[in-house]
Amino acid sequence: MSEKHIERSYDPASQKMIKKAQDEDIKIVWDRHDAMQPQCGFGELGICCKICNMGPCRIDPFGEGPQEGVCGASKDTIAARNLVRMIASGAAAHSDHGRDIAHALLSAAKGEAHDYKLKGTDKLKRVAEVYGIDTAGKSIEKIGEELGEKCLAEFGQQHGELRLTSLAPKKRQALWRKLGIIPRGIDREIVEIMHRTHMGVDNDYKNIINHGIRAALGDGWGGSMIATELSDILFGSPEPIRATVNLGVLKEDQVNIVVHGHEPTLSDVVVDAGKDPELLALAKKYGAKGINIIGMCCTANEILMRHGIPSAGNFLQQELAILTGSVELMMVDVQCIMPALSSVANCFHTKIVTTSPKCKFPGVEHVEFKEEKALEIAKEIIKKGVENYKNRVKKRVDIPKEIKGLVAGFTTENAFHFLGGKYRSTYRPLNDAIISGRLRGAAGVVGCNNPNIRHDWAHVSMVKELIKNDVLVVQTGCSAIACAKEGLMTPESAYKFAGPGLREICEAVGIPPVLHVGSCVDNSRILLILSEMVKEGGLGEDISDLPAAGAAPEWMSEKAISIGFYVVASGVFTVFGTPHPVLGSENVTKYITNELEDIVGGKFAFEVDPIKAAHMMIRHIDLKRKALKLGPAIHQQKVALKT
Ligand code: SF4
Ligand code: MSK
Repeated sequence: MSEKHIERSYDPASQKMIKKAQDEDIKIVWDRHDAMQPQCGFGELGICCKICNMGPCRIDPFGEGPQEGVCGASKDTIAARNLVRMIASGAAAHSDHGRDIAHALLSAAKGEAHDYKLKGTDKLKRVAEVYGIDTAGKSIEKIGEELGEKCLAEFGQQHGELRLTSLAPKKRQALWRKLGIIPRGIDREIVEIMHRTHMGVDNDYKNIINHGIRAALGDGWGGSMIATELSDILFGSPEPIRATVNLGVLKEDQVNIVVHGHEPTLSDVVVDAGKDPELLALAKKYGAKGINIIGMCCTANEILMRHGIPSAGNFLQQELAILTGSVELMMVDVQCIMPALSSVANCFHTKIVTTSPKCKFPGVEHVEFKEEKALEIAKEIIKKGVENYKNRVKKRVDIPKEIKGLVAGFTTENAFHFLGGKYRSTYRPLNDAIISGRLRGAAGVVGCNNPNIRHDWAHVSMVKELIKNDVLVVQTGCSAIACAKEGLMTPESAYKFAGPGLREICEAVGIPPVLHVGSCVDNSRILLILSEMVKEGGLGEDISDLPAAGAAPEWMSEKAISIGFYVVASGVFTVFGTPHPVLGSENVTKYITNELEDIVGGKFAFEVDPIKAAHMMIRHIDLKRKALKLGPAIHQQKVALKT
């Protein structure tokens, strides 16, 4: 591994662990990525098909070889089918997460899952109202039970509209209805993708993509939104909270237990189990000073937002945490968990424990999580970690010192109350700040890491450029963790990084210029923030009127494709770093990066340079300001005066 290889992360803590992997000849993600070069060009362009056994078929991108599959499928059909199958998988992952949360809520409400209480009672009533549940005179548990049943029913619903779509601006709902893309049932739309893309069904690329959009909307305004809203009900809505992030959160003198994956059902209980006096005594017996529960990826975001539990890092740091030699146990649930974890763990004393029947590893210990015995199972797993402390090889422990503070815990409900002061719960101050030009606009920067882009670099560069230009940024997922590690999520960072208008607002109300709104499913919070801005008035009648843009600069997951489509179909211009795998079809590329805007008000762009991408977003924001007849942002006026 060369120095260049170490430079493939922007984060100094990660660089140290990459160097350690190199020194000890332990293969990690960047080695595997190098070994995979050159990656398949047909796959990258989206023009290979293995949907039926007459194939696999490949379209020659140079136009000299075959231009259709054995069945006659064109490159447009093939690229569109591949793309929407990615939506199906991404939407399925988010929505299955949502289903599990709905199930947990139902079990808790029925008294079957004793370790959970319905903590977010205000939200319970608000969401119940959206679902048409009469709450008068009913106990919290009864309302929870009815809501849990109604949400679960929406997964298999065959007719009608998902209830949470009613939270979108009226104009947007009407557009979706007119286009026939309002989602009927969460699972139904995903299944229909699989049917339409079976050999010999839909071969009109626009028709295929339009249905993909319907399934994506069923994710954003259905499965993901259910996951977020019901998690807030079950575990309590986050409130702004101080925490720490990066590999430096691992402790040299404590048992380190890392929770990794996505679902909060187990991790939330693990936080309590980690305080168990018997387990703490056991840890002491083995010579540890305590039990250090920390998160990784989106599970980290869930418990960071609600409990201030430190985050060890984002997607590309999962192996690196083990490389510190200080992790006794990593428990994983679902999604974004590299199969390579078990081989890296084999080089250390780290125990990996899988907990979901949906995610097992060959040869890795499995302790199945059941809501009915949540605390008992959490303690059982932590105990394994504590007992493993004695196997830690002290001389192999090497924890990078890097650690940063952040404020997390912003939500649709609380994020902008701060702008109006503690007692003024309204989006008016945010809208006024945009109208007056102190804020130029708002942006959501989200998504994963990917070894084909320098780790964290694109997130950090893009977000710095946006806030420098007075664009308020909201973030989720691994992107949020990247910027937290850079120190962009503290109120003080506004002095250093924000433009004058944004800085003024951050100073006045004490918020960071970059707001952490949660995990990947919590992108639904961003949809609701945008809807609230429309509802507040003065910025148009639809999300597509807002001076706002989205981005996923280092995306890798199929979930990111689903998120991208529901955000675009909600009316937001969205820039992805590396392109979707569709460039082999000029028609599909043109449809999603151009023509979609006239249909749904949002479209995609692909731009790998994060600074250029940030300026595409800013240009879009300025165009929207102009269309709303708003003047240039104050910052721009000052710059214009100086020049
Ligand atoms: Fe080839 Fe058509 Fe079968 Fe795809 S569906 S593998 S293009 S024959
Ligand atoms: S964990 S989906 S790598 S953001 Fe949500 Fe991170 Fe992307 Fe997984």
